[in-house]
Amino acid sequence: MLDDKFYSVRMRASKDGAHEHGGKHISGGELLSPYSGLQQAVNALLEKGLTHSRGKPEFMQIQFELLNEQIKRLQPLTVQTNEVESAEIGRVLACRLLEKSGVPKKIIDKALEQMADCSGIRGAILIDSHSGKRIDKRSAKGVRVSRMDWVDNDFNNWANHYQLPQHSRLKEALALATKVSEHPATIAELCWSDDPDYITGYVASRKIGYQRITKLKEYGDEHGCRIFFVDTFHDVNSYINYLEKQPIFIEWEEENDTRID
Ligand code: WAQ
Ligand code: MG
Repeated sequence: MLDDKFYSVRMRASKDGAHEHGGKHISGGELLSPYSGLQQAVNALLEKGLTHSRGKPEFMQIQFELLNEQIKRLQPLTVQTNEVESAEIGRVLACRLLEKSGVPKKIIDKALEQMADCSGIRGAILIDSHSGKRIDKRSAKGVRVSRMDWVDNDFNNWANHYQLPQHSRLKEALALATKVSEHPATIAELCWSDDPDYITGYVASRKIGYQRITKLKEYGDEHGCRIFFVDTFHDVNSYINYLEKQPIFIEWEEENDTRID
């Protein structure tokens, strides 16, 4: 590769003030780019923030920085799609899948009670899988996983192969879930969008892969959710550092795909 140095490019957009001044979160995005692709990367994030179903941003910040850390390459998690008829059935299934991943039932219930904390923030909340308590100290902000990407062409080949939609939402969510589940402190992740026009969410873990659930909320609902269930046997600060700082590229090659259908 000619350009062997990569940059982390990040965007956040809000309205009624910047996030730190209590503004409403509209959109965020993160990707990796060589120097030669920075203009395109910034444009892509600008476009993402300007055309968002949560509203017109009144504040936006886009920044890039050179990465000094070595980029780690990961194969995407395996994906399954679970069709459900209602959000209620979807959430019951989500709980079952979390339990299957190793999160005790009472902890799941406790986490869901804290869901209100989760709404309106731009990051994820971290829940201790033993106590059910929130362990990140990022109240209104949450922990934003950053520095991961998946080259479009590679993603499109992957999506074609599995007959899944070639949309950037799936690409971004699967890249994030793959990065998060790779860390041994992650027991499982639960997510659905805060965008009113997107109701498919997922549960992901090393044990069960990326399990899409076609309905986890109603159309029009702007309440999203991203919870990481964490094994606090591991050091929480170094876990957060991994989530925010370790650069990851997702790569898929048909011949190396170890998935068994
Ligand atoms: N790091 C941590 N939390 C994040 C990040 C990030 N990089 N990006 C988003 N979040 C949190 C934040 O609180 C959002 O409100 C919430 O997650 C939802 O984000 O078809 O689109 O980007 O398989 O709206 C999943 C299903 C779609 C995709 C999820 O989430 C599929 C989605 P959104
Ligand atoms: Mg969103």
